[in-house]
Amino acid sequence: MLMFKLSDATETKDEQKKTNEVLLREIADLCKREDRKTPEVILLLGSTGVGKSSMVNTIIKALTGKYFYKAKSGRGREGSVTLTFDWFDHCGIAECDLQSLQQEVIGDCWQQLPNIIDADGMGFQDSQDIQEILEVVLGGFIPPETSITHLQKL
Ligand SMILES: Nc1nc2c(ncn2[C@@H]2O[C@H](COP(=O)(O)OP(=O)(O)OP(=O)(O)O)[C@@H](O)[C@H]2O)c(=O)[nH]1
Ligand SMILES: [Mg+2]
Repeated sequence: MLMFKLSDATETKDEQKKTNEVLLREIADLCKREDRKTPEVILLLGSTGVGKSSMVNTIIKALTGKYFYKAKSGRGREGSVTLTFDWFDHCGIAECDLQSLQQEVIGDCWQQLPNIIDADGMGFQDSQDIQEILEVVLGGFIPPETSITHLQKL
């Protein structure tokens, strides 16, 4: 698993910047691997308020170099009964979001970044909806090359 370093008390800001640049370059290399045919789909599931949407915004910040409020975080809707999915193609990034360093490093491969699905309103983990979603995802019933657009139409 590849992760961005968010903070480390022993590192200076410059060192953190350097570490994140190295990780960004590793991500670019992974995006460009010849044996990787289609971008992965990452489904974020979890209880209300655990930080799923915040994580999407953090990923976008780490990949673009700038904070955008794209995933609606901070709602923490206890008892929500409507399950919706927010789709973030290419980790929610558009080319114009990329700052100069990020443009240089992932400007030619950002479209190969994984797609993220943020499940919203999970105040009812034991519902039939969640069970069905887990069954198709964990059971492998969604073939690897299924497009997000196709899934959205289901
Ligand atoms: N301290 C702390 N707060 C966090 C963290 N992640 C999220 N939060 C806060 O927790 C609250 C809820 O976060 P969300 O990202 O909206 O949680 P969610 O899992 O998307 O919630 P739902 O969309 O309701 O399912 C927000 O006010 C965030 O600022 C974290 O890592 N640490
Ligand atoms: Mg959310």
